[in-house]
Amino acid sequence: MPAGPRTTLGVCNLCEAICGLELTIEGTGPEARVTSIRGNPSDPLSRGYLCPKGVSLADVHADPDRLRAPVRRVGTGADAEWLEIGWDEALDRVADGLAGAINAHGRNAVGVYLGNPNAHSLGSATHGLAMVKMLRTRNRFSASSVDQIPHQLVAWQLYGHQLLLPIPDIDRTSCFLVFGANPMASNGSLMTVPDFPNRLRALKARGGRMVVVDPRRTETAKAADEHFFVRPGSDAVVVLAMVRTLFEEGLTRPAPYVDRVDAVRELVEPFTPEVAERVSGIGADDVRRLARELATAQGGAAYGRIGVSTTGFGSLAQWGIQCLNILTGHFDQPGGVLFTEPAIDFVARRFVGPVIGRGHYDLWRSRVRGIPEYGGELPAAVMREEIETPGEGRIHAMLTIAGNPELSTPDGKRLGEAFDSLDFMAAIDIYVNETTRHADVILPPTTALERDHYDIVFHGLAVRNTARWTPAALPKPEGAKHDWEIYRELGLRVQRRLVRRPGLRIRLTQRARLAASPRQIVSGLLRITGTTTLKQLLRHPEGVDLGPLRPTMPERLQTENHRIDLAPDLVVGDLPRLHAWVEERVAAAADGLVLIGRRHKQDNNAWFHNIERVNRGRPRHQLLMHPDDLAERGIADGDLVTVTSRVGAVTVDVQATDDLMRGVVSLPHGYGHQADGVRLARASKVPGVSINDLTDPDLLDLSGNAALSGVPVTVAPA
Ligand SMILES: Nc1nc2c(c(=O)[nH]1)N[C@H]1C(S)=C(S)[C@@H](COP(=O)(O)OP(=O)(O)OC[C@H]3O[C@@H](n4cnc5c(=O)[nH]c(N)nc54)[C@H](O)[C@@H]3O)O[C@H]1N2
Ligand SMILES: Nc1nc2c(c(=O)[nH]1)N[C@H]1C(S)=C(S)[C@@H](COP(=O)(O)OP(=O)(O)OC[C@H]3O[C@@H](n4cnc5c(=O)[nH]c(N)nc54)[C@H](O)[C@@H]3O)O[C@H]1N2
Ligand code: SF4
Ligand SMILES: [Mo]
Repeated sequence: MPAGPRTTLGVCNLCEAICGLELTIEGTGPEARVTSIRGNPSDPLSRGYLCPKGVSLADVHADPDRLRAPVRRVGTGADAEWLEIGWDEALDRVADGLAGAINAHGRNAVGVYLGNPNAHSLGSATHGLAMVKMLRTRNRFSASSVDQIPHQLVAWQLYGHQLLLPIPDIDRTSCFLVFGANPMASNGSLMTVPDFPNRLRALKARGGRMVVVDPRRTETAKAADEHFFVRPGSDAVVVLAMVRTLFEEGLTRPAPYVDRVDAVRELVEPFTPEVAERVSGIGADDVRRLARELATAQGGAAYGRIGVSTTGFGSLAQWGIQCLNILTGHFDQPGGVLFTEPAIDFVARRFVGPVIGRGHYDLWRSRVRGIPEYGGELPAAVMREEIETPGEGRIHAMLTIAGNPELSTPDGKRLGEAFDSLDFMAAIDIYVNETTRHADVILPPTTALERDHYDIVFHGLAVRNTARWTPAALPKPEGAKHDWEIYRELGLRVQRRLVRRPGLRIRLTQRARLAASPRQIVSGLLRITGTTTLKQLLRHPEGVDLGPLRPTMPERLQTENHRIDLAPDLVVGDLPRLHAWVEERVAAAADGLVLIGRRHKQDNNAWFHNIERVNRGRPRHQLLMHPDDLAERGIADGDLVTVTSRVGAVTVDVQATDDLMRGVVSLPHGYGHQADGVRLARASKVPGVSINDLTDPDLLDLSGNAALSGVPVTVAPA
C-alpha cells in the first residue's frame, strides 16, 4: 500500500547557518523521496529561515548524476569510463593504494585533502579525523588554508584554542562593523547566523547601525547604513589605524585579564589613519570616526571574514579586529562579541575526543618550500609541489575527502595535472568532479538527508546557544554506506596492510575511536557538559534553546594563565612585513588591477552547478569591472576579455558595474566546470572560468593561508 505524504524535521548542512527544515516525504523505503522543503519555524536558531540552496538539498539527493555506488576509473581524460564496483573491492583497492605508497615510501607518501563539507558532517567529526590521523602523514591539507586559518591562529594565540572564536552578538549589538564578509549571500561564517536579513532588520529597528568595508558594494553593503570601498589586502592597515585612534583618543578600556596593552600601543604607532588612507582608499577622518563610533556604541562588534583572512596579511587583520573588540571593552559583553557555550564543547580541556586540538604552528615544515604547518596541516597552496618534486617525503598517493581543490585552491589547473602523475588517487565524494575525475577509485557516502546529524562545529560558533539532534530523514539505501562507516572500514583495512604497523596499544586506541557510532559518541559528549541530553534532544527534534550568549571570561580562556596576551610574538612578528608592504604601496606610482572573488546566494562553493533549480536564472559567472576601468582599456560591457596573472590566463565575458571599486575586478569562485567527467554533462553547461586558475600559490599569509584576494592581474580584450 503506498504511504501518503508525511512530514518530518530535518536540517540543512550546506552552509554554516544550519537551518532547521520541515520536509515532506512521499513513499517509503527505497522509493522515499522529499517532495517539499520548508524552513522550520519552531527551530530556536533558524526560526523558519531557508535560502534557495536549502530547497535544493532534495535535488542533490535525487540527482541522477550523483554517485550511489563505488566507481573505478578505466582510461584517462575524455576517454575515462567509470565502472561501478562493489564496496569490498573498492575499499580493498583504496587500502592497497594508500598502504602500498606508505610501505614503499614512508608515511608521508600519502597526501590527504579535506574539503569543506567535512565541517558539515557529523561522521567526519566523529570518525573522519580519526581515520586521517591513523595514516600519520604530515602531508595533510584542507580547505581551511584557503579560508580561515588566520582566524584559528589568532584565536589560539590570544585565547588558547583555535576554535575559541568570539561571535558577534548580532541580536543585541547596536554597531556592527563588517570587514570582508557578505552574510546576505553567504549566510554568515564563523558566525552561524541563520536568517541574517531579519536579524539585520531587527538591528536597525532598534536604532543600530551596520557598516561594511568591502571592495565591492555587495548585497550586504547595500543593506548597510554605510559602505566603504577598500583596496584589497589593505584591511590590516585600516584596522590597526583604528586601534591607534583608540589609544590616541583615550578610548581604550580593556578588561583586567588583558596583558601587554602598552606593547600594542607602540606597535600600532606607525599606522596612522593617513597611512591607512593612502593604501586603502578609506579617508583618514572616516577611519578615526569608525573607531570612535565603535568605541562609544552601547554594544559594538567588529567582525571580519574571508575577504580579510584570504589576503597576504590575514592574520594581522584578524588580530587587529580582536584588538578593536578587546580594547573598546565590547569583548565578552552582551551586544559585543562573546564566546558560545555549546552543549558539546570542543574547546574545553577535558574534551580530548575526536574533534580538534588547541592549535600549534611550525612543528614541522613543508618539504619543498619550507612553509610551517599550522594545526597539523600544510597549506593547500603547497600540495602541487609536494606531489611533483622528487625526493624523500614526496606524495605518491592522494586521498581527497569531500573537496574539489582543482577548482578551490590556487593554481588549480596545474594541481589537477599533478594529480594525474600520482601512483594512486582515491576520493570520498558523491560526485565525479574536476578533482575526483583524477581518482582511481571514488567511494560515495550517503547524502546528508540519509544521515543523523548533530552539529558539533557550528553550534559552537552560533549567535545563540542551541542544540539539536536530527535523525536521518530518509532511509539508508540498501548497500549504501555512511561516511563514518567508510572511514571505519578504510582505516582498519589500511592499518592491516602496513608493513610497519604502530604498536598494539595505539592500534587498539585507534580501533576504539572508530568503533562507536556517531550517535553513541554524541550521547557521550553531551554528558560531559550536562547542558542537555540525547534523550531530551530526541524529544525536541526542532532543537533546544540554551539562551543568548553570556559573558564567560576569563574562566573560559584556554591560555595557560587564563589571561590574554594582546601582543603575541608570533603574530606581531609579521608587522615588519606589513611595514615593508605599506612602504612599497606608498611609493607605488599607480595601482594596477587586482582580482577578488565573490559568492552568490545560489552557489555552494564549487559543487552546485549540477542543480538546475539554482542555475536557471541569468548567468552570473562574469568578470565584474568598473566602467571607467573598462573604458580605459577600450573594452565594452559584455566583451570577451583575457584576464592574466603571474600564474595563468582565462577568457571570460565582462560585466560593467560601478558596484566594484576602481582598480578591482571580481570573479566568483567555484566556476569553470569544463570537466570532461562523464557524469558532469549537465554541470559543464554552466558557463564560467575558475578564478583559481589565476590565484597564486606563492601569495601566502603568515598562517600559510592562501592570499586569494588582491591578486595582481591585467585585463585585455580577448
Ligand atoms: N578564489 C577563491 N577560492 C576559494 C574561495 C574563495 O572565496 N575564492 N573560497 C574557499 C573556501 S572558503 C572554501 S570552504 C573552499 C571549498 O573548497 P572545497 O572544499 O575543496 O570544495 P567544495 O566545492 O566545497 O567541494 C565539496 C565537495 O564535496 C562533495 N560533497 C558534498 N557533500 C558531501 C558529503 O556529504 N560527503 C562527501 N564525502 N562529499 C560530499 C561535493 O560533491 C564536492 O565535490 O573553496 C575555497 N576557494
Ligand atoms: N551562498 C553561499 N553561501 C556560502 C558559501 C557559498 O559558496 N555560497 N560558502 C560558505 C563558505 S565555505 C564560507 S567560508 C563562507 C564565507 O562567508 P563570507 O566571508 O561572508 O563570504 P564572501 O561572500 O566570500 O565574502 C567575502 C567578501 O570579502 C570581500 N573582499 C574581498 N577582498 C577583500 C579585502 O581585501 N578586504 C575586504 N574588506 N573585503 C574583501 C568580497 O568582496 C566579499 O564580499 O560562506 C559560506 N556560505
Ligand atoms: S542558509 Fe541556506 S544553505 Fe545555509 S543552512 Fe540555511 S538553508 Fe541551508
Ligand atoms: Mo569556506
